[in-house]
Formats: sequence, C-alpha cells, structure tokens
Amino acid sequence: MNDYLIVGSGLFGAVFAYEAAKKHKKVKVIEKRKHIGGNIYTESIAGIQVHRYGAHIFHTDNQEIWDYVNQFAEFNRYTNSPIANFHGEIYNLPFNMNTFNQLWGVVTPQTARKKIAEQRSILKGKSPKNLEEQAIALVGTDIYLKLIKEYTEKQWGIPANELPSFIIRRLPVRYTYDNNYFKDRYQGIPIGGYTQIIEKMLSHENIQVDTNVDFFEKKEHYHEESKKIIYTGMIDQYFDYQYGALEYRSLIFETEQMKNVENYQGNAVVNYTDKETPFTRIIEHKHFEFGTQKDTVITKEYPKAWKRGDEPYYPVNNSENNHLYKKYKKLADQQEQVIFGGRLGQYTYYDMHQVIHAALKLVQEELGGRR
Ligand code: GDU
Repeated sequence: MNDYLIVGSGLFGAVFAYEAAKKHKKVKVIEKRKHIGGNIYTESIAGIQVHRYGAHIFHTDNQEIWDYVNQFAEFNRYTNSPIANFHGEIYNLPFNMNTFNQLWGVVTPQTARKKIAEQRSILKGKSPKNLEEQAIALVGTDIYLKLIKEYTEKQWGIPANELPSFIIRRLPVRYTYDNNYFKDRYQGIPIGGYTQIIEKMLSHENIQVDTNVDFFEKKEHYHEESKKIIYTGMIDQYFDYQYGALEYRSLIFETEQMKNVENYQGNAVVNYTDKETPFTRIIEHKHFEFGTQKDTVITKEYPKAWKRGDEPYYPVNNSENNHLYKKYKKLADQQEQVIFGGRLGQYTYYDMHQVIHAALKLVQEELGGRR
C-alpha cells in the first residue's frame, strides 16, 4: 500500500514526492510520458541543454523558494531579456525605455509617459475590462498594435478583447533602460538543465517511479493500492469531462540542430509579434547557458488549438472556463482520497516558483512539521 500515489512527475508532483519521502512515507510516482520532469524536462543535444517543452527561466522573489531549488542544482546568472521582431523591426522587451526610444525616439521617461498618456486617452478614462484595454492603458496604441495584439491573438487563438487582462500584467512596464523581463530578486537557469532537479528529487529510496504508465488505464487499481493520490493531470479528464471539457492552448515545437552555426539569433528568446509569421517565438537554447559549442539548436513554437489527446500547455482562464473549473473544483473538494495540484490539476497559469510554493504548502498541510 502506498502512502501517496503521485500522478505526473512534473515539478509539483516531484516536490511533494520528495518531501513526503523524507518524512518516511512510501511514495509511488506514475508518469504517462517515457521520461520524468513534466514540461520542465530538458535534454542534451550537441552538448546543449534543450528545453523540450518551451523555455523555462526560473525566477522568484521568495528567498525560501530560491534556496529550496538551489539544493538541487547550481543556477547561473542568466537574465531573461527577449527581443521582439515585428516585420524585421527589432524592439527590446519587456516594454521599457529602450523600447520607447526605438519606437518613438523619446529619450526621457517624461516624454515616454507623455506619449503613452496621449495614446491611452482613447479609453476615455474607463478602467480596462480585457487584455486589449489593459494593454492600451499600460503602453498605448502603438506598442499594442506592433508588439501585443497580433502576438497575443496568435498565442491564444482568441481576440485580445476577449482575453483576461491579467495575462498582459505578467509583463513589467518600466520607465528605466532595463531589459530584464522579470521583476523578481532571483533569476537563473540551472547549469546542466532542469531534468537533474527532478531526478534528484525522485531518487529518494522511499520513492518508486514508473514511466510510460497511464493512470486512466487502471484508475480503480491505483485507488485501491494507495492511501492518498496527488493528481497533477487535467482536472476535467479526472472527472471524465462530465460537465464538458475545459479549454487549453497547445503548442507544437519544431526543434532543429544547425551544424557549424555558432550563433543563430544572438539571443535566447526572439518573439515574432506579427501575425504573418506562423510561430510565436524562436528559442536558441545555448544562450540560456552562455554556450560556446560549434553547433546550435533552435526551437520554433507554433501555438495550436487544443483537442482531446493533444498536450495541454496553458489553461485558457477566461470567464466561461473559470466558471466550469469552479464546478470541477467543487467535485474535487469532495474527494477525500485525491488532491489536485499543478497547472493542470488546478487549471491555473502557474510559473515554476509558484508551483514549488503550492507544493510546499500542501506538504505543510498534509504532513505538517518542518522540512
Ligand atoms: N505578450 C505579447 N507580446 C510579447 C510577449 C508577450 O503580447 O512579445 C503577451 C501575450 O499575450 C502573452 C502574455 O503577454 O500571452 C504573457 O507573456 P509571457 O511571456 O509571460 O508568456 P509565456 O507564459 O509564454 O512566457 C513563458 C514563461 C515566461 C518566460 C517566457 C519567455 O512563462 O516566464 O520564460 O516564456 O520569454
């Protein structure tokens, strides 16, 4: 009998498994894919750590979380500063004095603020109700049209005026010449990739890991052999889509190794913000670790509508889906044996540091005591 069965070996499941194992619990982790790590999985190609399921840049403002993750890997000093390419014009992200200067030639924060205030006036002082209005309120119409609208609609497959405004508030707007994408105190990439982090967590002697296993093929059996289940898959699938399917956004990754190309695009992340380019961004993985290999590896990210059987990457947190999620959440709360966690189990657009935070909170609630 397992004390805990963990469904999914991503960051949420792995943190919980590790902490429970340390407290002498018997833990079994099952994973549908052939490898552990969920979407933070990285693997080496030509000596370069490739982020197989999209770019993952660790950042947090919480020292406890930073110290926690640093137990499992050494982090470098990488600072995320993506470049936007709009029809060949290059702009710095996030929106800051460099962007304002490139767009309007303004050099002082005062003139940049004035320009944005002028453009914001089309909202007539109304408070923003959706992503489009929120974006215009923050940075004005020029930036909205060149760097936000088409990228966002490509990414989400929904008009920007039907998306929630919190999505754009993820990005800072700065009146300084600072291209750092994140506001957090701590930031970096684990030297040697993310997979080692999960490997270290799951290598505890009280944890058994089975890959290539689908929970739904033997759901009853798993319920019988475990005291509790931590389920990190899609919450609607767990309940057999009984109220209907939640929406997700999927992605296709096209990865290419380029022989004898030392430096393809000069930056780890380049966003293509026009609607004509079918992908949203190109990741050149070696730049996350300041690599000097003679080859390079790039990945193009194509957003895609999600249908059953596809990989769900992002929850689409508009009001209909959030309403539907609440119904599933009610069912989830009635399950004594099962706890739902992670991006898919809680239908929440979590970043890695938030996932660790949520998993440690659950550890505290379930197992109490100090780590
Ligand atoms: N957005 C734009 N234009 C851009 C970039 C973003 O309009 O050039 C809008 C989009 O609506 C997007 C939203 O801002 O959906 C949020 O953007 P994020 O970059 O936060 O979205 P992602 O989740 O795709 O970002 C992921 C990670 C980030 C960071 C980033 C790489 O969640 O932490 O690593 O990739 O730059």
